[in-house]
Amino acid sequence: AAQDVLKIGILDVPFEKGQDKSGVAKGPQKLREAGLIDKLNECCGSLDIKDYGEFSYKNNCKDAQVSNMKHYDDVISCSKELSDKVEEIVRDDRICLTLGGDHSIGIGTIHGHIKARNDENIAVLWVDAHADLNTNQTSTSGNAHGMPMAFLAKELASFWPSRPGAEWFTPRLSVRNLAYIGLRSVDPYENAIMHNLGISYFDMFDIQRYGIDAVVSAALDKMDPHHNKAIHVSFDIDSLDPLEAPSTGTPVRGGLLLREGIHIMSAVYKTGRLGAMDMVEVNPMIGSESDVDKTLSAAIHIIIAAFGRNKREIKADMQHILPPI
Ligand code: B3U
Ligand code: MN
Ligand code: MN
Repeated sequence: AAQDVLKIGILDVPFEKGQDKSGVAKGPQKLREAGLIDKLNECCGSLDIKDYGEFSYKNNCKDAQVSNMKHYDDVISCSKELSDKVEEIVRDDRICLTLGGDHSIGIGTIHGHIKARNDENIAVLWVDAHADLNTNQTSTSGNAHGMPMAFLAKELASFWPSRPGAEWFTPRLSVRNLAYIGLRSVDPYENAIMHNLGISYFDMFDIQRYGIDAVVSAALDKMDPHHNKAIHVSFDIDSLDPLEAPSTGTPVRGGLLLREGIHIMSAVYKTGRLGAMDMVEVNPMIGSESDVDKTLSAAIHIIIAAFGRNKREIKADMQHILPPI
C-alpha cells in the first residue's frame, strides 16, 4: 500500500561555542555536501522535505554570565531563537531534523519541541557517550555541551543558582521522560544525579549484555510506557566508536557500531512517533580526509535510518518482480 508522505524540516545550526574545538560549526554544510538530502530522497521513498536553511541568532544578552559556563550569553541567545525556530517547524507538522553544531543546541531544540506540542510529555532519547548532565557547578570543563540535559531537566532546576538572560526559559522536561543509550564516559556528579533521580540509561555494558535490539525497546518502554508520546532523539555522533566516527571533539573508545546506531533509529522510525532529531558533534576539521568521510557517511546512514530507509515504498515496488506466493 502507498504510504503517507513523511514531512521533514531540515535546519542547520552551525553553533560551536558549547565546546573548545573549532570545526563543529562546519558539520551541517559538510553533511549536505556529502549528499544528505539526495540520499534521503533516494533511500526513504516519499518524503516532503522543506529546507529551513541556516539558523542564525543575535546575541541579545551580552552582559549575562554565570560562573564556569563558557560563552553563556551566546548559548542562551542561541537557545532562545533556536527554540522558536524548532517550534515553528514542528507546528508546520514536520519532523524537525537539526544538524549541529555542538550538543548545547539540544537546549533549544528540545525546549522548542515541547513548546510546539504544548505538552511536556515528549520522550527524549539521548544517544551519547556522555550524559551531558553537568550544571555549571559540577562541570570540570565549563563547556556548555556537557550541560544541556541538566539545563532542561525540571528536577535539576534548583541546582542552577540563577540564569540571567534566560527569563524566557522554564525547564519543562522531566527526567522520567528521558533515556540514555551508549554511555561510557560519565562524570562522578553526573553518575550521582542519574542514580538519585532514577534516570533510565543503557550503557555499553548493557548493549554488550542484552544486545541493541533489546536495549532500544527497553529504552522506548522506559521513557514512554504507553507508547503514545512524540519522540525526540538527540544523537551525538560520539556515541559511535571512534573507529566508525573519528571526526568528533571528544571521542571515547569502546562505543557503538554504526550498525547499532542504525538499528536504534530504525526502531524509532517504526514507532511512527519520531517528532524531532538532532545530529550533533560532527567535526569535519578533526582527523584525516578519510576520517571525515567516514564520520559524515556514518551520520548520514543514521539519519536515513530515522526516516525509514528501505522500509518505505521500496518493498511495495519490489512486489512486481517477486513470484506470487
Ligand atoms: N562530561 C565532560 C565531557 C564531555 C561532555 N560532553 C562531551 N564531553 N562531549 C564535560 O565536559 O562535561
Ligand atoms: Mn553530547
Ligand atoms: Mn558526547
